[in-house]
Amino acid sequence: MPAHSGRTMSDLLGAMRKSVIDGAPNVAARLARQSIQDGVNPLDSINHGFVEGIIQVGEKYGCRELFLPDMLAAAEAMKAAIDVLEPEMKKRGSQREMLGKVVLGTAKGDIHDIGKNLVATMLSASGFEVFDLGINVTTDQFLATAKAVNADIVGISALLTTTMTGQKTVIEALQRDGLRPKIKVIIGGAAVTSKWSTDIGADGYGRNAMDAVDLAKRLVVKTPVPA
Ligand code: B1M
Repeated sequence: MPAHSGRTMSDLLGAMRKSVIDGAPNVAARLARQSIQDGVNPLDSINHGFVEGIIQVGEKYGCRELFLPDMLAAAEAMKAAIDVLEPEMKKRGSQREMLGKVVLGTAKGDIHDIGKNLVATMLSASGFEVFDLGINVTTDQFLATAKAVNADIVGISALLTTTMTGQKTVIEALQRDGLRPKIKVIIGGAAVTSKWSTDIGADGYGRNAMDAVDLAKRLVVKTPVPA
């Protein structure tokens, strides 16, 4: 940048942040389109623009400066931007060979899916076959799909402290069925920490979507069998 619009990168990111705080999907989508025209990496627009906005909304909701309808409106704006940016992210994905199969979903009781959807997009753009089970996914659904598709990895997103336990339950069920360690488990979401990941015996925790991809790639590297 600067873009042909005369905006600097920092103006653009600031406007993106504001569009989410204002809950303005049309503005968010327009800024996303503009960023593509200006050659901005879509992940930079998401991480340094739109996500900053939704984090601020979350903080204000946490201290009761904003309310549920504001959070919903912010989520709509965020989704409108991601809908525009997603095809560009997929186009930029360089990896074409199939790296492995990932069964992905948001834990039971949890309907947050913006981050999980970003993880799905980045994984498939990076060469993974993703089976996205959506939101409010039960342990049985994770298990049945992992078996049916012969998954390499199960990925569970959780944003609520109350739904993080769903990640633990899936790991316990995989263990019970003798599917660990063949099937690796990665976890993530705003509520999750690396300590929680260690405590429940997950194979790793992704702080963001790129982290999740790096982790997944590391986990599917086949260890050579000694001669
Ligand atoms: Co909710 N919400 N929400 N919410 N919401 C949070 C999570 C909260 C922290 C807000 C707050 O109080 N400050 C709080 C949880 C508190 C807690 O448990 N500790 C909260 C609450 C309380 C609630 C409700 C209970 C509110 C109510 O009804 N009273 C309710 C719960 C509904 C339910 O799930 N049963 C609720 C509802 C909603 C909306 C529907 C309004 C909306 C969600 C819309 C949607 O997702 N379709 C919403 C939103 C938008 C948020 C905040 C503001 C933003 C979440 C988000 O999209 N972030 C959130 C505050 C916050 O997180 N700081 C909040 C952007 C997204 C890109 O980041 O999802 O973290 P994230 O994903 C990242 C990484 O975490 C990581 O990569 C992603 C990309 O970088 N990642 C993974 C995610 N999953 C991964 C999986 C991996 C690896 C990495 O491997 C498998």
